[in-house]
Amino acid sequence: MKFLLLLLVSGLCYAQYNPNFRSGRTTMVHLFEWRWADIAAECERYLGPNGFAGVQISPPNENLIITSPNRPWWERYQPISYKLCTRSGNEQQFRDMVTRCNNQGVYIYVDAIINHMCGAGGGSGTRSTCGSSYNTGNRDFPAVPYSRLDFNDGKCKSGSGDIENYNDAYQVRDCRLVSLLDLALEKDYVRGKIAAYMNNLISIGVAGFRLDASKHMWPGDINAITSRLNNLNTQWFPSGSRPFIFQEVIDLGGEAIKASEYYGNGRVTEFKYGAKLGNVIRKWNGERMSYLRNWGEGWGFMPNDRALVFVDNHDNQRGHGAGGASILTFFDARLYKMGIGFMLAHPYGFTRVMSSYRWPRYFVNGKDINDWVGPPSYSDGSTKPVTINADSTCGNDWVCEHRWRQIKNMVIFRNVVDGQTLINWWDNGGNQIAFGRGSKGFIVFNNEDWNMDVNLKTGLPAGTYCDVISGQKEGTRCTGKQISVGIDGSARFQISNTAEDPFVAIHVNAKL
Ligand code: AAO
Repeated sequence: MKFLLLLLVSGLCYAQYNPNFRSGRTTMVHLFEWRWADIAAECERYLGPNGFAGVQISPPNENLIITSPNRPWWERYQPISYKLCTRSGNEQQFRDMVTRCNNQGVYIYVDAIINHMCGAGGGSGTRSTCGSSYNTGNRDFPAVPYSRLDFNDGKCKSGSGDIENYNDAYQVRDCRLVSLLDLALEKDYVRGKIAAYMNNLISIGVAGFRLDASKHMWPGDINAITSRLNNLNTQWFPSGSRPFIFQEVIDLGGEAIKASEYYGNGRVTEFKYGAKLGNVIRKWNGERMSYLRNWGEGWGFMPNDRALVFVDNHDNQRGHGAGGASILTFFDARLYKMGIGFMLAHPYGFTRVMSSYRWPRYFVNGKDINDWVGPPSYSDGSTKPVTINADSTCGNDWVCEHRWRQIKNMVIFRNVVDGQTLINWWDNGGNQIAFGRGSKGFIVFNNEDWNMDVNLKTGLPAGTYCDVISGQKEGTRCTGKQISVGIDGSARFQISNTAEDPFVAIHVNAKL
């Protein structure tokens, strides 16, 4: 009876928590602002061979060009139409990327901007990435088409028409987020246009969507749209596969809108994860790594099977969105690698790693005045390609955190230990911790200001293992530290507090 009820309920609503990853793969990477041609090449030359599961891409639909040639990255969050041309490439390049990545088993997740169109002050003209016309004063987007009838102007009850109070759920959902023209998602016509856009992407072969600004949409409106989505393209996915949905909802607590309201639609971004982990690794507010013993739901996070987790994202790495100063980024490389290492070793949530570009961060009164700076670009404003150096790092100011040996090897670690429970937790009561994942992998951190020398039970089969942080297994040799696990499964770990990376990770695929 209970089961029948469940079937009935789930038949009415559509939700997809499973990312459709190829089996044995676990982690997606956000290739922020990358060109489609570079992503296609990266899938073939790096992501596929190294076991990455998917790529979150920047919004592929036409957007307003705010200023040129100094184009802010955030122009892409101001849609003009659902045509597929942006600074990342045109429709043909988009299709080529999806095909080539899918053929590598690396699936594409689209950042879908469906809450709004461009800012109210956008003006009129054709200064858009495919040259479509718009008139924000008249709420006119003829390339969709949307008109005055398709926006929430009448519904919003704030004085300015913008969101003024995050404690008022109606304002947050019916008014304009930072003046972005708010679509009337309760309208069948609007839902139809959005579903058609997303279904076009599904037919091209994408595997799912990040729903931008989900907090600013009513959960029921989101469900009405996702329920209209087609199954995934059977050229790459089993028939009946549904698009993966993860919703961007910032819920650090203390506001009218809760992340839990969105669980019925799919996964939700867990913003507490990076904010709290940053405090722990930085040892701020009296936090210690030993407190991570009950990391996950024990820390007040959302249920494991609803969470999409990350250390930083494209907003909070530059002070947008939420999280604050504790957020770890590539700017704090040593701490960042520890944070990512911990995230990828720990079983909680679906993991996403960030891949960024460098910008001239410059703080004035605590705010980075260069937080707008767009991707590496030429003087005409076009995005520079991602070049690859001889040592496999990236050129042209692309950071490529996902190519850092420690991070890439931890993505592989997560694949190897997938499905294994967390066991053999150990800590010193302070900032030295260790834990295993079944009999497949073990990780040890020394975030104290002194050396570590301990014998720990790893749960791994006896043998000599190659530490995948200080090096990696190449053929039959190990380029890093070697750890020998005895017949009783225990091993000695010596980690200097001044090591380049004060942590060690071993797994059964890096056994010598
Ligand atoms: C740009 C200009 C604006 C201009 C606008 C229109 O910067 O001045 O008015 O164009 O012309 C991105 C950029 C924006 C940019 C926009 C459009 O970040 O700067 O605006 O493109 O080009 C909220 C939303 C969340 C959103 C986040 C940035 O809830 O959805 O703001 N993220 C997504 C994207 C993001 C994008 C958009 C949405 C828009 O990832 O890249 O914007 O498509 C509180 C609330 C949060 C709220 C933040 C920031 O957070 O809880 O929901 O996020 O405020 O307003 C503590 C609190 C924490 C609080 C935080 C900040 O940490 O605990 O809850 O402080 O106050």
